[in-house]
Amino acid sequence: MDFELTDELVAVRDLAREFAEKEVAPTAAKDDREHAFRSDLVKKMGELGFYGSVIPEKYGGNGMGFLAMVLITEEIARVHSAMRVAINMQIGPALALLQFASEEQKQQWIPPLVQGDSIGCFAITEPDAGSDVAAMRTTATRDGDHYAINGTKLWISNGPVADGGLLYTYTDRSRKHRGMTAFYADLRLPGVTRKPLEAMGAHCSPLGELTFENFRLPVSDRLGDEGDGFKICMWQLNQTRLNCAAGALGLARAAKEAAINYAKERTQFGQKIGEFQMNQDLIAQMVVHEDAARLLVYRAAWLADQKKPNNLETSIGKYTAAEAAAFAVDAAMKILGAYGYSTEFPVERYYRDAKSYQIVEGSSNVQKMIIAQDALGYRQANRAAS
Ligand code: GRA
Repeated sequence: MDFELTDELVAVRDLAREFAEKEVAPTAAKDDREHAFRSDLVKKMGELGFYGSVIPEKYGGNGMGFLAMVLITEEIARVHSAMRVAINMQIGPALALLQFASEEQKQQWIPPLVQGDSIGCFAITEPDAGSDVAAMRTTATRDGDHYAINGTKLWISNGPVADGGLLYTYTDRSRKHRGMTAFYADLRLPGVTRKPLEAMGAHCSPLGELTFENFRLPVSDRLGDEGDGFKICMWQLNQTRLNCAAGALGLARAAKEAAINYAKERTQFGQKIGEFQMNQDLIAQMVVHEDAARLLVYRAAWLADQKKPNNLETSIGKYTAAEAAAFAVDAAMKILGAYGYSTEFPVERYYRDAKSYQIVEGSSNVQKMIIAQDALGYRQANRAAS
């Protein structure tokens, strides 16, 4: 067992840290206030190869691997968690295409996602289908060499700005989840209405509702065969969950750093507040939860790099990191008091952004369900990729 990062991984992490501190951090508060989608930063991250870490050179990537992706994501999320979502929206679709698309589809769609030239997204969730993916209602009806797509997708990250994305539908509802079909959709085509939505946090990650009315896609935009949609979706979620886990880890670290810095500076009752044991309790717990999450998230990424099954380990990592982030922002808020609650300082942004990690990409309860059902032998978490 080796806990050392290679020199190459350290260099990637340092590059991401420098970019995050120099280019993302200075405007993070302003961008959050203005709900700005920083397409310039999204493009720059593409130029730096941040989306290409898990994509082979053949499709414009650098093939550094999942651990590299996790390190990059953690650094970006540490300074601005909402910018982490942008990474997932490029990498998630690119990975699903890499796994399930035809050679022609890969060449058409992966390089622009990796370079940040085409803004991506994935459209799974619907008004009545959140944790229960198979409850979705969007349909794709074959009409000659096209499909007509009808339905509504809700809470779609990048929904208002995406050029294209993974779109999950039913081609045959009678077959339940085996009747689901996935597409890579050009969202600039007619038949899509976009409605921006507001949320508590992650303000620089545009959120939206997408309504499809006779949205026509050529058969050549289908991924795999009819009926492969659920399998593709579960596979994709396992990859994008790892990105969320890395994001939560970065945010937990940011909150811990803010709390420690403040506890060392602030004097009350004649001593630094870091000297009070009740604050030490919070800081110790922040350190422990973050450290545990880091080991678990890195393990899941390492397994992915070894091409070993990792769904269970990804769920364990995502659950632990999301809970570590939620604990850390709450503890930081207690330590900073009014300076945490104030919108003049970043901890309240961390607090708002952290909540999403217990909800997205499988809520904490979904992760616990996956973990417990595997332990009980009811449902195996680690399944074949295709
Ligand atoms: O036996 P079979 O042929 O019918 O296949 C079953 C199973 O083998 C079938 O699916 C297969 N399967 C898988 N295949 C490969 C299940 N899991 C996997 C897998 N991991 N890999 C049906 O299986 P099932 O277990 O009966 O399915 P289920 O009970 O309907 O669902 C399971 C579960 C609850 C875990 C699933 O629906 C789930 O993960 N739900 C959570 C949904 C989610 O994560 N949504 C995220 C929305 S997107 C988002 O949050 C964007 C955030 C962006 C950001 O912040 O970055």
